[in-house]
Amino acid sequence: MPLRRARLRSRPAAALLAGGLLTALLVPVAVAAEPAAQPASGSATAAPAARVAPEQAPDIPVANVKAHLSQFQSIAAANGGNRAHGRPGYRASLDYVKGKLDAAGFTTRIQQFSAGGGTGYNLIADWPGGDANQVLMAGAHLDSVSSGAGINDNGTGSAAVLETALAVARSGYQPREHLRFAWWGAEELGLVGSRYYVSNLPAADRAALSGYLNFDMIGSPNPGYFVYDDDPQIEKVFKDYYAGLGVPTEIETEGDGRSDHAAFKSAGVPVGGLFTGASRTKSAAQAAKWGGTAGQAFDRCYHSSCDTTSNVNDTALNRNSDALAHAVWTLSE
Ligand code: DTR
Ligand code: ZN
Ligand code: ZN
Repeated sequence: MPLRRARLRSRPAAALLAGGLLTALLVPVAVAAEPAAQPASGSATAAPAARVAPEQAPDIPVANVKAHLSQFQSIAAANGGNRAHGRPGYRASLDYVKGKLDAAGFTTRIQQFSAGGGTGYNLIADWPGGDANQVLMAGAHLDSVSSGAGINDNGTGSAAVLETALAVARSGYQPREHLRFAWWGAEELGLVGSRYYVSNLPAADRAALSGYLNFDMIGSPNPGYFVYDDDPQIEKVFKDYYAGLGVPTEIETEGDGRSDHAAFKSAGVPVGGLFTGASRTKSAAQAAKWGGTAGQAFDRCYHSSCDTTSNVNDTALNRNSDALAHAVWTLSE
């Protein structure tokens, strides 16, 4: 299903704006439509309603994203040290996210499933409005491994998706496409929650999905900037955004099939996403372009108890949160 795309090419300034090059210079303005031809009678008709330029995504305050991470850390500390599937820390994490979304006006629902002898939960949040036949989704797995709080993996993706959803509500954004956000359970058991969601989605609802954007580990302490290369048009949105920042990106090669976009891709839905790296080692060439430490893992605390709020690179989290919002706005307007 071709992902309906915003016509970024008709708004070159907006592309630069999205890249931050013109942020200080441009303010979104109403762009008047072509004036209608005057009727033969000479009586003037009312001027056509001004066509307002598509909105640009707002900045996502990284402090807000980090506040969600602090909540996830506290939840883990209060629940046996983790937020893993089947443990109280997972459901407490879900209840926190749901509470924020309910207060912001989202329509939320919890999808329950069984896995590994425990009960799992997905959280689905719909932003009212938009074309029900063109649904753009953004998601992240909310569960951690049992060895720790799972702040980079995947509190970062969960918090950035949450804060982007809250930014949609704050701005009152009403895109042409319908927006749906999701937090998956039991990803660490084998992508269980997202697979359960896709396999139980009625065919018509699956066909309505214009795309799925996945965010799993987007704040690694020794970060790389990796873009999924599954759908070329989604990939271009992310790559153009980073090009506008002057930040080089690489194609994500570690994760084909290793995160929650896999089920959507298998169902024929265009997918994309961002990743800052896990246990693979950053090369000297990568350190030269991205900074950080060559010869060291992108995330030395991957699946370890040290994956805490101290295990996050704020610059990477900030950039990826803004790139997430940019993609949601761009692909749904
Ligand atoms: N499966 C993820 C970690 C992971 C490993 N490679 C990739 C590539 C893209 C996204 C995620 C990942 C996890 O452990 O949750
Ligand atoms: Zn993991
Ligand atoms: Zn993960």
